[in-house]
Amino acid sequence: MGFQFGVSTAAYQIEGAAEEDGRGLSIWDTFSRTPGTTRGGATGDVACDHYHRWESDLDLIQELGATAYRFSIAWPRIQPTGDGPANAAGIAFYDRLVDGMLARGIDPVATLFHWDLPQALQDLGGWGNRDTAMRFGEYAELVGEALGDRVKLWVTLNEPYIHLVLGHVLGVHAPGQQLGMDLLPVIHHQLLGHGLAVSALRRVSSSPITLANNYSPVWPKSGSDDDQAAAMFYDLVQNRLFTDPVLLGEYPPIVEALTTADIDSIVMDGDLRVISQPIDALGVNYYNPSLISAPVEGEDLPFSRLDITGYPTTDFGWPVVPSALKDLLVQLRQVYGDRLPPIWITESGCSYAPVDDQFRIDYHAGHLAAVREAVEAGVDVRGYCAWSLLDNFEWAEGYDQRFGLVHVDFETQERTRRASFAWFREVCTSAAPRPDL
Ligand code: GCO
Repeated sequence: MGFQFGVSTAAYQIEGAAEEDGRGLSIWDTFSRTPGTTRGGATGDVACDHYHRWESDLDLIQELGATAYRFSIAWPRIQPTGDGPANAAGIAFYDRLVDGMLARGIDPVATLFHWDLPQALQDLGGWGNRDTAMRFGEYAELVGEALGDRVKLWVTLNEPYIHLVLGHVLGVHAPGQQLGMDLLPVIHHQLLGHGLAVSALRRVSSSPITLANNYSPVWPKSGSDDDQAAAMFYDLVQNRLFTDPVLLGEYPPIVEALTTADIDSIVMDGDLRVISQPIDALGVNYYNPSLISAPVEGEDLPFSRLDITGYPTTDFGWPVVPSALKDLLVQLRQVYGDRLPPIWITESGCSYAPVDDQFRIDYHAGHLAAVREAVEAGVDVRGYCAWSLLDNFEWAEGYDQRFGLVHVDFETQERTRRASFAWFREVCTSAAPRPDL
């Protein structure tokens, strides 16, 4: 298939070492240390202790035969307060990590923002403050200067939609805000940050750049006009709000419903040009489709999300629907046509605890088959990164949901390869040679 196989992780979910080497506080430190926010009061203070175990964790990736490793850089390790010069010890950690990947024949795929905003920036308004986008551009430049000669693919933002909804609407993720429908600043400043990061990276690195959005094919509950309209609204919010501005240079029309302020006071002249400068790949995170109906009584959103039944479910209760990944990839091609750059599946995976995890093998086999079908249907897909290498801190769910090809005992930090690890190794090592991006 001429394709890269990889694994994904994120800094706050695996690193631990929250107080080390000058790392500043992130919004996830603040949030998870606040009683009642995470299952069992879990925090990422220790997580997988990857900060100290990175070499043996990279050995696992090498053993797996994966050719790419998508990791994230903790902004507060680079700029403890989100501003000013780089913290040398923070850069040094990622320097070692990236060199460690290259020494093992693994391409570094670096995400700049996987939700761990420096708390000091949150104190100034977080992504609601336009200045955060400027700060993000500066941070991207610092990281690009340090690692830009070796990182093989940049990912600016991870799932800005989920960061918006869970962190700023429902308040169940950091920073724990409930902004009602006044969301445009948090939407737009994340996107502007993406654009400014692209500009900054282009100045200091010649490596390709992407952003990772999570997509969910939308199934209307019925053919009724109300259900169809609700499904269309939901599709625009989840699937297009953070993609149309990047690939088409415009917001989908629902943006008016997402602010009470004057749009022009938020989306300023020239912003969409910055946001829509060309990127080299589109990162697709996929977990499941969404079944949507017209709003049920008492709900103030313009849609309702319903449970999908009739499919196997993960430990999280998420339905496993591999065919929807093919549908999604084909739809992206239909919607964006020639504007669609090559796709990387930057995340796909399932929560399933047992070490003997045929369920996870079936999950990845099904989703890889769906990718293959999409490729055969003409979609240009270049890579598939399994979420995740290790069981890790699953945000508000703490350590209960286990996504790893490798099981982690969080008491002892012992790593145990699951059955899916051996299976994925076969997939990685039998893959045809890969093209350059
Ligand atoms: C995400 C996530 C990961 C999650 C995974 C499973 O980007 O949603 O980036 O951090 O752990 O999706 O929920």
